Amino acid sequence: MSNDQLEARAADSGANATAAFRKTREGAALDVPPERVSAMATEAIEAIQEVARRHRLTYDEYRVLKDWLISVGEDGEWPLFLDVWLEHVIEDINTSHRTGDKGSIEGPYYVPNAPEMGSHAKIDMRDGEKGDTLRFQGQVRSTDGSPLGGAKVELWHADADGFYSQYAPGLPEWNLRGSFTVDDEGRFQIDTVLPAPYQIPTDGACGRLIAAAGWHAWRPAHLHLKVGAQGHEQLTAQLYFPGDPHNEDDIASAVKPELMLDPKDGDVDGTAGKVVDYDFVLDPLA
Ligand code: MBD
Ligand code: FE
Repeated sequence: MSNDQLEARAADSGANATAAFRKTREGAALDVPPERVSAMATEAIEAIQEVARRHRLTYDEYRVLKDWLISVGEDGEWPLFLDVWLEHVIEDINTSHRTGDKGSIEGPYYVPNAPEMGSHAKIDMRDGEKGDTLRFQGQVRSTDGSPLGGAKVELWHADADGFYSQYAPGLPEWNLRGSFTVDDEGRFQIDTVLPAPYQIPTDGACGRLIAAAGWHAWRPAHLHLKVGAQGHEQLTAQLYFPGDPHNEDDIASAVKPELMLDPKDGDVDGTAGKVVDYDFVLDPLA
């Protein structure tokens, strides 16, 4: 493969994210009452009209906007745009009732059905995978404190260069993606590598908006997780690392203090690495 083919391009990761999302929608149907559709669509349209009026949008700017909106779809970046700038609000609304963990946004790069690894295992990675070893361990419990044996912990994260398998070229299919089943005491121990801070693609429509607005494209380094157990609400979460320069200005607004890890230097099967404990608490289904 040439260097060119190995280059990660926004249009490729966007097309993959769009196709993956579309697949989750196959056969999905939802009847939203017309009054509710009308109320939300009217208010959203009025909000845009109000911005145009307030800033006296010129015809030239209107055409730039039109052009840009068309390119968001062409670059496959609606999943990226929505997950970066809207999902955190939706997540907030829909987890506020929980007494257990509320978690954080899913983002555009989740893939279901990752290889099942058991309760204590090393995630799939390449030989010599870059980055410090990280041992991530903990327990899954219900809000009453009882351990949830058999719970499923799905973990996915970027590599040390900030790339996600199945969304950047040249990576093994399940690199740094795994599904773990906790033991009878609800415990798990997963060996992986530290993820790096992550810059959302800069060469697509979202990147052009970021550059034109003078923003930055960074998310702090993070682990993505989904934790599920029988009779409990599924938790979607991200976990972060202290000292990351972007914990305070995450472009996706998805950092919360309770999601901060506290890794310590430690021994991971004879090699020096980081070890961190983090427990998950799931709400019983109402
Ligand atoms: C990511 O890796 C991510 O987690 C989010 C929320 C948005 C874009 C890229
Ligand atoms: Fe991510």
